[in-house]
Amino acid sequence: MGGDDLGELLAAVAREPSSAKLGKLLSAVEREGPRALRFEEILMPKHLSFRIGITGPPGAGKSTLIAQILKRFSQKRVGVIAVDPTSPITNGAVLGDRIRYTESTLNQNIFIRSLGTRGSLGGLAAHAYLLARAFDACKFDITIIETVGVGQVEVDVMNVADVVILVLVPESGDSIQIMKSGVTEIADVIVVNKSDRPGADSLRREIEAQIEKSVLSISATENTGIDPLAEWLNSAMNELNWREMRVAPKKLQAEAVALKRDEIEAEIKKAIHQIETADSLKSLFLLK
Ligand SMILES: Nc1nc2c(ncn2[C@@H]2O[C@H](COP(=O)(O)OP(=O)(O)OP(=O)(O)O)[C@@H](O)[C@H]2O)c(=O)[nH]1
Ligand SMILES: [Mg+2]
Repeated sequence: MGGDDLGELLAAVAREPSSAKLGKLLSAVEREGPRALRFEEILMPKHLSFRIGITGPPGAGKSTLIAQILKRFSQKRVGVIAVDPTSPITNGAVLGDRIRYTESTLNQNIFIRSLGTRGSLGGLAAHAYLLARAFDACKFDITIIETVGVGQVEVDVMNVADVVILVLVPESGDSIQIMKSGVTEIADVIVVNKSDRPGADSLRREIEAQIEKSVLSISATENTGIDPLAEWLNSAMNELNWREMRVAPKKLQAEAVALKRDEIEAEIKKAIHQIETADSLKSLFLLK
């Protein structure tokens, strides 16, 4: 293991948090999975990083919005976890995200990590949780978690965020269906992005008529409406008692349940794969 040992890396990053060490540390955490929680620094981090969850349908402009938010928090150390269940880590879309983030924000204080599907074995929520804990251990001020879509995995991931922003766009079509999904319930703010395009006002009115949540119209590319959102984030970071809420038993239980669900789902997928590739009657029924 040598220099890639998680314990050593945690100690090294605590001494001097360089990007190279941080990258190795995050890889070690992903490799170890929930076993990483045996280290106190991951299980009970002394420093907590404010977690902003950003979710919404594909192409809604989440990454572009994150780049805008990063500009507003250039004085802070910000870690970004981009969870993309549809594309493997080498996929152009994910790399495209990296480029979009970095071109506007080339800055030592920002660290971006993308999570792909890792073959057929799930575990995205688990990885996101553990990486978020690693960003705590590395004393980041803010951790932004981007997920695509509005399904169970997204709700699970957003569950560990301190605040959640749901990004919708006029052309996201089935907005009624999205509004019925669990993501709407856990969102603190709903953002109507691409308000430079037609239909944004009526979408906003439609949302406001259906749910009592604060709705902000923005354009991430035109850079309009972002300041009020950044101000809201700032005050949530300074005023919300998110540190206490983070360690509330209910929240920790939800995290543990999702980790366990991930682990068991991965086992089921592995067993199904073994069955599908079985070369004897005994191995078909997973007998030794
Ligand atoms: N007109 C307009 N286009 C936008 C706006 N925000 C983002 N876009 C464009 O929408 C496209 C998708 O933007 P992304 O930021 O990659 O969207 P995303 O939600 O991160 O996409 P995925 O991660 O792939 O789901 C890009 O071509 C952006 O330039 C906006 O406010 N107005
Ligand atoms: Mg994106």
